[in-house]
Amino acid sequence: MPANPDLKSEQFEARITTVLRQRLGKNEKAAKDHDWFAATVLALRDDIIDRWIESTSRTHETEGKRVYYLSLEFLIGRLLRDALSNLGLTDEMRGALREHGIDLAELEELEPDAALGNGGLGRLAACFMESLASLDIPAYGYGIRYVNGMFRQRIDDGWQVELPETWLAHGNPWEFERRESAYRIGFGGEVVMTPGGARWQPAEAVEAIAFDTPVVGWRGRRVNTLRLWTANALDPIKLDAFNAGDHVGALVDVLRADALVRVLYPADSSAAGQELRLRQEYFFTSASIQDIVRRHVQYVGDVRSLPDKAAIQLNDTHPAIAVAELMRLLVDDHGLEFAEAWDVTCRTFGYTNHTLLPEALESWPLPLFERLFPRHMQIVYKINSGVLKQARDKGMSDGEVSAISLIDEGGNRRIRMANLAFAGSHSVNGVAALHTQLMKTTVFADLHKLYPDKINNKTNGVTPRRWLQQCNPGLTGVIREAIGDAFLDDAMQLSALNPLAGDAQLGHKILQVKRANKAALSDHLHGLMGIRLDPDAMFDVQIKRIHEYKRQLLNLIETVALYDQIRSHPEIDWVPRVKIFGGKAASSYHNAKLIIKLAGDIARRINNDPTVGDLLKVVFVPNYNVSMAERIIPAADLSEQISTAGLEASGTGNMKFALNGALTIGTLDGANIEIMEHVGRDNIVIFGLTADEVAAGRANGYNPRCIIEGSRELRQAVEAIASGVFSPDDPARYRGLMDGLYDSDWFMVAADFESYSQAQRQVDRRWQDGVGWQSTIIRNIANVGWFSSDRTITEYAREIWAVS
Ligand code: 26Q
Repeated sequence: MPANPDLKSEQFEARITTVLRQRLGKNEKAAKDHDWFAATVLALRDDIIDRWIESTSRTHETEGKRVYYLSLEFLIGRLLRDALSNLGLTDEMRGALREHGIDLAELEELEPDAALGNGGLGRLAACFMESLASLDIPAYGYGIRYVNGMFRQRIDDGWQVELPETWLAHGNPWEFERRESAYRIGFGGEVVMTPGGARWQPAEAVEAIAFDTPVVGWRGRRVNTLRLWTANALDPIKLDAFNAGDHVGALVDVLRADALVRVLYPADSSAAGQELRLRQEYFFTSASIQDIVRRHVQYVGDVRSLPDKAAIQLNDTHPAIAVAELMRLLVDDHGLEFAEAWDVTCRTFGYTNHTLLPEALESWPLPLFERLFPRHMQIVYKINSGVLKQARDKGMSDGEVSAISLIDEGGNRRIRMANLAFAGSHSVNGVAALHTQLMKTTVFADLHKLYPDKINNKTNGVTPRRWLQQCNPGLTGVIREAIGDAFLDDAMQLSALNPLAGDAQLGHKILQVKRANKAALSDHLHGLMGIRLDPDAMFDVQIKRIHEYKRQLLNLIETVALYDQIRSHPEIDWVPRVKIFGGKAASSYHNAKLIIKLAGDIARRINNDPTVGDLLKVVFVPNYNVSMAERIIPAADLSEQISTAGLEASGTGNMKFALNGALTIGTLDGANIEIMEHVGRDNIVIFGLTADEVAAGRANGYNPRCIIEGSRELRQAVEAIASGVFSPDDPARYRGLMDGLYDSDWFMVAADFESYSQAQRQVDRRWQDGVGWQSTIIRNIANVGWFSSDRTITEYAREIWAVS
């Protein structure tokens, strides 16, 4: 809280006027909505900048170690509410704007989401940035300033259509261009030998320019920097070409540079394998590593002490080429011996793995890699020979050695980025206990045998500022009334709610807040899609990227089965449900897009069937993004976390729902397992095969056809979908999708159906036991404080980065 709120409010009011006039060139009369938004951000920014500069000088003075988080994705969402809330200035700004006749809540809606990420991995990076600042840890996030982030999803006739999202259209008042922080990034060319050793002479080069965004921690304790790179042509116009009449050719470098930062690759679990993607990875990695080394040399001196002053975390393998890039700088530019450079490199890097899906493990064709990065290729070979020698010296078998190799020697040779990241890091972590265990026993088993001390677990977390305080002020208020304010600074303190789990008054208040959030969501969706939802029905939500392993299809098939049951047994007192789906499909992912269409087809049929009335409604919310999540999660009663066991590395939505008082229905996968351990077996609904059972089922020949034919409910639902009951306009639309279930069912939908369906009926019974439901959701809120990203970051800081 500021010392004098009224004074602060008046100061904002005056500042906004000044900014409007002097920075934006408008008076209050002429100002449009977006001018008010920009003026508000710029007025607030003045407060942020002072703390920003103060944070940086404090790190310089104490010569503290810095954390560098390299990520091709930062899925930030909006920043105004976050910054105001973390600075404790929300009421002051609201008051100032009111004096100008502007409503803060409406203004917040004008801010476009910064959607520079696909899903979980990118959102985790954003939560981590916020926690790093909140914990007062000096840190930089490094990434790409994509001109077009995640695509906007439109649903046309039920089908997903991807549209470019132009988040920078009205300018971005949060960012600062740093023209002085510019680096040359090379591609292609050759390696020449000089008296000083090998030198890379790239054939092309672009310039990377930094744009900095301040990241405000809780209570403004610290402001860190998110540094995003854009690309400029070194020679924007080739005058000789231009003068020779080749006006397009003269601009080709500009186009090439633009292309590098134009789009986020909109796939979340498959390696795209295109050259532009590899160029993007190297572009931002090289700029970041050059920036880190330059800062170290400038303020500390000797590059040999880099690991004492810098901890670089690789967010998956997307920046894994950093290992070779740092080696190149140390050996070629700073004259270190290879062995010494390798020691510095390994002590500097940590690598986080986010998926074990084979199709998501990055590898690049060796000829492509060699053509773009000839010097890095040499370095990779040399690293590899060292690694393989270690393996052989340890007596590992040929099979083990070839699994460890950084180069996949199969027909077409490829560079394995995970092996490079693993070898070049002192720490390799998974993102939930089960995932880390599976890393050790499956994908990384051989590397783990060679380096048994590297793999460790850091279970994911989410920031409780955005995902409780800001998105759910109603619930936050009720909790404060019940247990005081300590949980605002330490989410573990939510456990003070445990003794109140049986408190009917508290339970009632929480349900009142939940109902208000549901009513607000209903209003919003009514405006958006024209649908009316009953806030007294159970809101059953599955929002996440659409992927077969996440099994939206299991949920949809069960929805169809429930629909059948309601129609055949109208006498039963069914629990009214609203099934909410949301999520984007990768543009090239055919089945994922078909699943979206199926959700829409099922929704149309069920929502228009008067015999079920308000007992069952289905909605597919278009363009699911961070801001939509902030509306939906506080309104959810049931959280669907139903991936095939062993395939969801962690999940983070699962944590947000529980924190907002939803019950989880889930498999024993990812962080669901740890959520169960924290909230207690009785306060979560678990179903389905375990990861071991899934593996055994696959190994021993799994027969889905047999299961489908043996279950009347499942068979009827699958046949209804397959025969066109929901797609009379194109009865064969889902034939192939359903045939896939009969013939292979890789994600074991059939195997888990019965168990899932029973679990859903158990959810109904729990809902009908009002008192039990209240105590369950209080237990959930009380016991998921551990899933704060503050806890996660504290573990990274202590166990990987050695920063205090
Ligand atoms: C790779 C190469 C080329 C193009 C795209 C990609 C690519 C991009 C994004 C591959 C994977 C991703 C994203 C993965 C991801 O989001 N993983 C999720 O990470 C979360 C945070 O740890 C976990 O909670 C989720 O379980 C995991 O799926």
